[in-house]
Formats: sequence, C-alpha cells, structure tokens
Amino acid sequence: MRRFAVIAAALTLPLLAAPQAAAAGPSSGGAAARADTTAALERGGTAAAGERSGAASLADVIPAPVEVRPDARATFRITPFTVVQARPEHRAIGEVLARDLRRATGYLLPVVPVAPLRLPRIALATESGHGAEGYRLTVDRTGATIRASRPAGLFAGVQTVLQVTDGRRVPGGSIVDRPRFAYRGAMLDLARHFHTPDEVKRYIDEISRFKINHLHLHLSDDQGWRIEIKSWPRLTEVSGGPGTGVDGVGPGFLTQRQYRDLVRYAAGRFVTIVPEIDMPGHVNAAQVAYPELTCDGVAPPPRTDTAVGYSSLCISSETTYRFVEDVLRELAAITPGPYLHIGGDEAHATTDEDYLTFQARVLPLVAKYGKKAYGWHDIARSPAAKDAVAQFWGTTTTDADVAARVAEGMKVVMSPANKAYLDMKYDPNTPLGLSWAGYIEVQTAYEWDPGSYLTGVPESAVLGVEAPLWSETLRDLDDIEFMAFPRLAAIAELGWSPAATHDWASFRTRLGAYGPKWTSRGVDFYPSPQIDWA
Ligand code: TNX
Repeated sequence: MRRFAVIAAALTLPLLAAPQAAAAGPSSGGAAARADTTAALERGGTAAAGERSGAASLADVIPAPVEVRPDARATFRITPFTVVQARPEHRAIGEVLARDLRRATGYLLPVVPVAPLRLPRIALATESGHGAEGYRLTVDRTGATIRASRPAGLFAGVQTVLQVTDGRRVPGGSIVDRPRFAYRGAMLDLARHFHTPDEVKRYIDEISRFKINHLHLHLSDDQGWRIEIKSWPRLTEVSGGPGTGVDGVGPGFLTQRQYRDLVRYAAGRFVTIVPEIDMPGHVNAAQVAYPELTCDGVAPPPRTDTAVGYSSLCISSETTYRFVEDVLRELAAITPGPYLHIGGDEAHATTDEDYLTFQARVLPLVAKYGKKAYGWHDIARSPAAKDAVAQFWGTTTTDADVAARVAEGMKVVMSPANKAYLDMKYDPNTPLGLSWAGYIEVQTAYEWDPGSYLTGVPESAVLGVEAPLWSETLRDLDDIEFMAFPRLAAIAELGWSPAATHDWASFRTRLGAYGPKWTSRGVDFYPSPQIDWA
C-alpha cells in the first residue's frame, strides 16, 4: 500500500506539481528552469535541457576532491520519476539535495526511505571507512549513490552532486573524497555593521556549498555589542541600539533565542558556530554601556569611526573578571560547538604586563565552562595559550610567539590577512573594502599553502583555514556576497583539498564554470577579470 502510494506520487505528481515547485523557489533562475521543464516535458520528458549549457564533468567540483574517475558513458539522467532515497535519520540531508533539484527541474523528487522497484534514484547510504566528513560518490546510468560513515560526509557528498549536476544529468564515474583540514571557516563581523539572522542564514547556505564547516561570528567591538547577555542587559540595550556601528547605522543585536536558532540552522548544514567576544581591547561599546569596566569609572563616548587599538578593559579590577566570566558562562551555555573565541587582537591600550595578567586568568576560564579557548594569534604572547587555538591574521610568514607556542602544543587556524581577508579590496577600483593588507585578487587568495605557510608551524599544528570578512565598509547581504565570492571558494579549496590537487589553471576553470550557479541563485559575486566566466 505504502509502496503503491510512493510510486503513484512519483509517477503522477511531478507533472502536476512542476510549475508550482519551480515557481516556489527564491531562485531568480526559476522562470528559465520552468521554461526548460515545460519544454522537456513536451518532448516526452527525455530531452535534457542542461546539455545545451555545457554541463559539468564529474571533475568540476570546488573544493577539488581527493580522487575523481569520470566515466562519460555512465551519465545518470534525472527525470520526473527520479527519487531521493534516504533512511529516516538522513531525511533532512536528502531534503537539502531534493530542494535544490526541485528548484532546477520542477520535478517532485520525493525523499523516500526505500526507492521502489527500479525507479531511478539518488541514494544516501552508510559505509565505514570515510572518517568524520569523507564520502564516496558513484554514478552510473541507473542512479547515483553517496556513501559516508557520518552524516557530515553525506552532506558533503550532496554538495558535490549539486555542483556537478545541471539539474538534468549527473555526470558518470566515481569520487572518493575527504578533507585535508578539520577546520574550514568563514567569519562575519556583526559588530561594525549588524547583519540580520536571515542574512547570516543565507551566508551559511552559500558557504556550506563549499564544505565550509565553521562560521565565526565577531559579536562585539568598539562600535557595537551584538549578543544578548542576560546578566549585563545594557550591553545590547545601549550598544546594540540605534546609532551603534560604523557611521552610526545600527541598531541590531541577536537575542539568545535568535542565536540558538542560528546555531540550529547552521547545524542543519553541518556548520558549527564559533562566537567571539573581543577582549581586552575592542571593548569601547561594553564600556559605553557599563562605565565600571573602565579604570576611572567614566563612560567613554560611543564610537562610530573605524580606528582600532584605543580601548582596554581595566585589568586590575575584579569587576572586569566578573564581567568576563558572566559573558563566557552565558555564551558557553548557548553554544554547543567546542570553541569560544576571546579575541585578543590589537590590544594597544593594554600594557604588555597587563595583557599577560589578563590572558593568564581568562584563557583558563574558557576551559572552566567546557570550551576550548580560541583567539587571534596575539594570544600566543601568553604562556597560557599553549592549550588554545590561535588564529593567525598577520601579513608575514614568521611569528616567533606563534612558533614557540606551537612547539608547546598550540594549534593554529590560518587567516593570513594578505591572502584570506575577504574585506580586502580585489584591486584599487573595488568600491567596498579596505586595503591595509594589500589587494587580494582571486589568484592571490588561492596561491598559498596553509600547511607550510608559517615558519615553525608544521601542517600537523594547523587545524585549518578561515576567511574573515570585516564589515567596516559593508552593509547588506549584497555587499557581503560581493566581497566573499568568489574568493571564499579559493580558501575553501585550500582547506579541503589535498595539496597535490592544488592547481590555479584547474581552479580557474572550475570557478568559471560555477558562475552560472551563483547567478541563478541571485548571489552578487565579483566577476573577477582573472576568470573566464561561463
Ligand atoms: C584588523 S584582524 C582587525 C579588525 C579590523 C580588520 C579590518 C584583526 C584581528 N583585527 O579589528 O576590522 O583589521 O581589516
């Protein structure tokens, strides 16, 4: 009975549901997809509209997979009868695949636990040996199968299928894939300009397509405080209010409820949220709200400019540590991920001695709340950083403090500002962004090796890479997308793909072929002249 119902659904509903399904998607390619669908159906559902658009080969994947064996004779055609097969516990991942394919085809693409009879299918299956995020993809004329040991691997495989398909065909052959580094991150700065939960979700959607698995949120800075802390409510009442942020264009902050919702949303795309509260510098907004966080007890004026390095918590005051502990405790309670980022950068208004005093107390506090301490690489000045993770944001390839701490066990996430900072202009004509670390065209973002970049930091000490995007000059999602894409794809490849696959000519070609996917989703990417866009 159930089987019959599924077959009936697969056979009949696609034809009825097609136009609606296509129209429902937010994609700006919806109308075109609908026209293709109608044409294909008029031709008996056999014509593959995508063939005309020079559909991808199985090797057209960003980040490049570990091993690809294309087989031109084994192409799988997606038809109105195709189903997605996923066990109930993997249903949500199956839906991620089906949702995009429905948008492209207008077909129903039901997600079913067992595909009936010989219906063509894209199947998700479990198989040991693929590690935390690895997967194997096989495609032949009867279907495609993604096998993984863990759900994150199935999700990664789904992203690969979505890249190689034009909605009508999945190119034949097989892929075996797994990440080079466990940490592949992106960062948004909500302090300089607030970005709404919806904007953050759209960014999560886009970064997870490139197998980015961490999103670092910079939640406080001199200009604004963007996360509700129940024990210190004025932080957001005052410094998340109107007039906060660069140029005073606030307001905005995340309630704890909104933050938890973001964490949940990200988890559904296998992205871990990493919250950052920057200290002991970059704290002017906190001090505006609570003058007792200064040494003289006088509230500083709110700041809407982009200067850095002028504010410091009062290191000799116990109020400071009560504040820090309250914040870390509340953040830890709403953050299931392993990391709390405590900033630590550009503390130019804190003396060296005070900086060390502060870190000796605060780095261990993170562990007290069950989390791993993570900070900008300035924390390597402190001996207490040996158990932490440091995010390297320098523009040099040597840092004695980082090398010394790494020898003691510290791990490093690589974000060299002159390679991985997505807020740097592409060239002198880029209307948005800054240029203090130089101009970063796509090739510059791509051509470096995180595993051998820093003297004294062997690959074994590198947890991964992250591409920060600071928001001094950015307002809305279009601005974010224009700076992030296509460079984020380059950083994602450095984080995921084996060093042996690193090849600018190949990346450049695959990136050019990806352009229409961004266009069809309305992603406002920068059409770099270095790339031949399809
Ligand atoms: C440096 S990078 C900063 C930020 C700025 C950024 C702008 C780092 C750890 N600190 O405060 O927003 O440059 O590119």
